[in-house]
Amino acid sequence: MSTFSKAITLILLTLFLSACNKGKKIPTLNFPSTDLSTENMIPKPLEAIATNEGFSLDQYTAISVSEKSDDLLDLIWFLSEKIKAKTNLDIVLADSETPQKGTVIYIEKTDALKQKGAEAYLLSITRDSLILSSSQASGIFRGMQTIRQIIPDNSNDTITTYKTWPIPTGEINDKPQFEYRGSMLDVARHFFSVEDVKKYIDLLAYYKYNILHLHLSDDQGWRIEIKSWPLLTKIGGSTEVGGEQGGFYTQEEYIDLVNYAARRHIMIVPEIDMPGHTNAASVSYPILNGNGIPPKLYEGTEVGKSTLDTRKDEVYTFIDDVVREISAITPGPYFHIGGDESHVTKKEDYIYFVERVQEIVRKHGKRMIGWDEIATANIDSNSISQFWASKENAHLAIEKNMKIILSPAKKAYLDMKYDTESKYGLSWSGYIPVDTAYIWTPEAYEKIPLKNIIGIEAPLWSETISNMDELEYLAFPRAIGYAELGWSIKENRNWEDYKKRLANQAPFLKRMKVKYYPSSLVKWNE
Ligand code: TNX
Repeated sequence: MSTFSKAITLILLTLFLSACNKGKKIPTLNFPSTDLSTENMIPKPLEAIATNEGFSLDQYTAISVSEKSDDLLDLIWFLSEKIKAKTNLDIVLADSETPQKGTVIYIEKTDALKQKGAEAYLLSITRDSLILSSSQASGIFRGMQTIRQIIPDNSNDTITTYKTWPIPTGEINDKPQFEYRGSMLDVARHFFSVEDVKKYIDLLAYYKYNILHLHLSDDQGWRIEIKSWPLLTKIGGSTEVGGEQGGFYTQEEYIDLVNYAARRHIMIVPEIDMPGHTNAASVSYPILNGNGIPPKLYEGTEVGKSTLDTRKDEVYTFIDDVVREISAITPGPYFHIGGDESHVTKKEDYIYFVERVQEIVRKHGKRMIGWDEIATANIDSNSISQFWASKENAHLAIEKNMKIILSPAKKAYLDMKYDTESKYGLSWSGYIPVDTAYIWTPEAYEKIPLKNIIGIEAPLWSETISNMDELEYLAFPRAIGYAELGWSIKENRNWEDYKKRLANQAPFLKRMKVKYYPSSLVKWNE
């Protein structure tokens, strides 16, 4: 923020405070010196400067906004709700009519920030005020997660007759390193309910993720209503791995998820995996099938046996309808076409298919993402390749000037077991203990130039997990580390320091009833 706009903010705030403080003012408290820069924030912010005093969050704290627009009012409603959940305090909206006795949280939209970008924010904390500034709602939302994280878990009951949650003073200037910070949930191998997905979104939001990729179709299940092809969910949605009943989202439920995520500044990326991984579609409409074997419902876990018939026009009519219907209810710019492990599709057919599907995705106004194999086709630089296994494919994508999402299975797969003892998970790409998940450098992975990297994503495949407890066991704590790899710069990441901050996530995870895997590498603060 420039000195000028800082001065303006201060003047406005002083005027506001004095207008508010006609009632008797609560004296500012003297807290034992605490250090903002060593707080348990994950991801680690770009810059945190401590001034070693304390801002008192207590029953006298009020919240105020620079403009009473719908987005800001919704944001402060969100923050107040979270403060209430953590401290049981009711933070009221201050206005100059109501005498304000205590400290103030001030939320402000401004373009005058040191860090640029929609998600950049500044948090400026003194003894009397906590000011959160950003040019956009998304930056304010990210900054609010920081506020949530620096509110102490327990109140200080010794200084005053009322409870106070002292927040260390200082300044945080923050912004993400990568614009794409995602996790993927495979709702196809096992279906997860709208409520389950919402809980996962809440957890991702707290760690500043901005993408949730939903793997909506696979051999074992089709999970989203397509009105023009109703049997997809009626037949294809009826099964899942292991013989349990499947499930699917109606379009209305999907829209509910999109909106729920959007309020948390998370974008949904829908994936329809093709031309392989399509058994559920082919059982529903056998005309789509291209592997020559009459399709049957499938509840196993082997991959690579199905394919669409890439040389039939009806197949592209089908894809056009699917992409059209899903795109119409997906506000984000991306559509993921899968494209992985099409082992029974001939190479030339695969290439022909990906190129035709790219046109369809473009026609419906979306930008195509696909697993790394798509770079073997002749596609354009606007499409994005998601690196999961093949270095060669990653380099084909680089030659085509494409952006790459990093999801290397050896490092970033949430469905890999932690070690030989793990109750759930697979191990085909190795074990991924909590330190291995964190200690790697996306900025320099497999010689992929930094300029090609749009971000990182941690996929959670669900062959071995079928409920929330099992999901949480694999995702947490590793998903917390990937949040930091996506947001924080290399110079700010350090395993020893991270490990301590991670240990202190235990109270939050407990409050959220998350059954995380209590890795013995971390001394959990339980
Ligand atoms: C590979 S990663 C797959 C998935 C499996 C996963 C299990 C990728 C693009 N394909 O179909 O679920 O391994 O780890």
